[in-house]
Amino acid sequence: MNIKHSELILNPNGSIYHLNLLPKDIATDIIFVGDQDRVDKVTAHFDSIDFTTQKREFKTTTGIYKGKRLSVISTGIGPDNIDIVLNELDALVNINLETRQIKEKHTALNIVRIGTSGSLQTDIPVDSFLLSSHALDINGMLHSYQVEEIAHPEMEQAFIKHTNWSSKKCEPLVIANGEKLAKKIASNITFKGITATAGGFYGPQGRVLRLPLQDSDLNSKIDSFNYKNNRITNLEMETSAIYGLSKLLGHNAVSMNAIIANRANGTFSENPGKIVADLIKYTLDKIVA
Ligand code: R1P
Repeated sequence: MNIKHSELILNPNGSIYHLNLLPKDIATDIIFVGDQDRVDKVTAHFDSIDFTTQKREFKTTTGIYKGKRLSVISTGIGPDNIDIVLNELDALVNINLETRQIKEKHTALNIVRIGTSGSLQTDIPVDSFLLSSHALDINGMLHSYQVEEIAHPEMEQAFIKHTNWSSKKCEPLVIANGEKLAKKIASNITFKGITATAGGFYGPQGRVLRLPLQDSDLNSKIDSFNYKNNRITNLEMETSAIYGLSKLLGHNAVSMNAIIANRANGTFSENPGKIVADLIKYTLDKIVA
């Protein structure tokens, strides 16, 4: 079956709609960053660069780092952007854009997010690295897909009960990382834990400026959640969407977080640029190890 022009949208040069990429432009090992200015901070380490493009917040650069071909893509902020990035990257490798048919041979991408995040636990300080063992989706984007096979119903029900989760909000989902890739990237300096992925920065992450929250105790209930020694360590805005869509589409994904804030004790890194730079170098070297 040919996928219709209204569903798989291509630009006049045949590139995929938002990312502005042709299949030849990307490597199968891909780094996601949120901020488009962070792309150059990663590729500054490359031996050579063979391609770069940008459309809206989606900037992509492909090159060689220590002999390995890598692409770095900025996703912007939030799970809605991840829906675009993951579906379009998957289309580049698993759909023939000319015939508009799904390829018989599946290609799996290795995706590592290098992001920033706020810790929820006092013993995970600012300026540390955290690898997300699981993602807790509290934003709802993934419920547009058939998620039953990637969910963890017991942990999700325990979370719903523990937080007295409002039924007016989307149902929480727990999704695991790509285990093999995670083993490669982890080390004795990376904290591990469940990363909660919110669909906003203020209310959805329990921040109050002028608007009262639906549940003002939610963050402390998230902090104290413990399911068989799994605890929620940090909050950000992309990991669950990356883990969920990667699992559904057959890709391997790991999310690395530079902890720049500690929400539990109210501290913020004195030099967030340095911890992000350190995480970039650490992750690049783990990818090529
Ligand atoms: C919010 O300021 C943004 O920062 C975090 C959040 O996930 C959100 O995207 O990550 P990045 O620094 O990777 O964008």
